[in-house]
Amino acid sequence: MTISNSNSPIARREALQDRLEQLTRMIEIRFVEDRIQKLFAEGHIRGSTHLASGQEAVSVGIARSIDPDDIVTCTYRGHGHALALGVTPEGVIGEICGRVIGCAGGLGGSMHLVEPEVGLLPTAAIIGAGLPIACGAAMAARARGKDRVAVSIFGDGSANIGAFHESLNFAAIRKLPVVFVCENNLYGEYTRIELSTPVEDIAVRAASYNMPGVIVDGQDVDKVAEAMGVAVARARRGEGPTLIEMKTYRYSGHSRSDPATYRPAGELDAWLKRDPIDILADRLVSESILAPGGLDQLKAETRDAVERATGQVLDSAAPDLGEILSHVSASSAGGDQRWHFWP
Ligand SMILES: Cc1ncc(C[n+]2csc(CCOP(=O)(O)OP(=O)(O)O)c2C)c(N)n1
Repeated sequence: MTISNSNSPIARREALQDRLEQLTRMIEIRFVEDRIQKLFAEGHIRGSTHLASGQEAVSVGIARSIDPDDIVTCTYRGHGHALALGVTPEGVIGEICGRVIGCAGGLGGSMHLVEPEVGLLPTAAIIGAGLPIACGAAMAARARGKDRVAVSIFGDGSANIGAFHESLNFAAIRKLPVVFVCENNLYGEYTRIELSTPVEDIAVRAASYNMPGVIVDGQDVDKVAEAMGVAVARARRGEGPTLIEMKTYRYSGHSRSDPATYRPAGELDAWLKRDPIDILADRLVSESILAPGGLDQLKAETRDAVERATGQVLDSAAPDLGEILSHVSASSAGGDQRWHFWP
């Protein structure tokens, strides 16, 4: 029995302790992103979007390892993280379609997902921006005496931004409860990693800041959760930050308009052989949690649920654009009430 269909972000997060739910959520993330691509083709979405198909194990592994009270920052490639943390499919698809049912009321769009109830700070298009913000959240938690960890998720390209180095340095000096998670999907926009980054492993940079640097198989949700568990425990003990590098791959190009023709032949096929959904499904079959052939049924049920969510989104109204200004500053009418991260 899975509860991926629940419309409560907290309930969805708590359900991730269940093995079958972990698999279901990874399938949900994949199918929501597939549906988003189709909604673009059908003319329901403006702008662009950045899919993360192939990176689902990172999202679910992180979400199941932290408390709803912890804080997360991530980038424009954040649909999967939002869904894993607990944002509903209606909340994600609705936001991308610009409807009031969306998690930011349809005012934010694809790159600005948010859910205070499960600690998801607004996602951002400025790469590297989430790292200092996570340090700030960790400092705020400490100042308020809260046992709260901040997790910042970013790409390998973002590890070349000044804010990455400043944040790791600052977090190490202050022993802040932060976990820095680099999703190394081998590409930054249209550029392969070796053209922009002189080291193969981002994790080695942790040594400069005297913190643990860990390399993880980002296709394996259990390995992601295990490494996260160690880093989160260290942060909660007051021993400071960790840099975790998740080795993963995005199946699609940088954004909707990118066919990724610059990738070497055969690279995608090699990664598809280690698909994170298949890896977990095979393990659950071997653990007798999933019946042989059960993956197909789970996929069919999840596809139906995503279709129902899409129907609800398309029935939802567009926001009143006059409302935009009410969220511009903390003192704007209503704005500070809606996005409250510090109860
Ligand atoms: C400060 C800043 N500089 C440049 C850009 C343009 N830009 C958008 S995506 C991107 C590459 C990011 O790559 P990576 O961090 O590896 O993330 P991925 O897209 O692979 O998830 C760049 C340089 C930006 N958004 N922000």
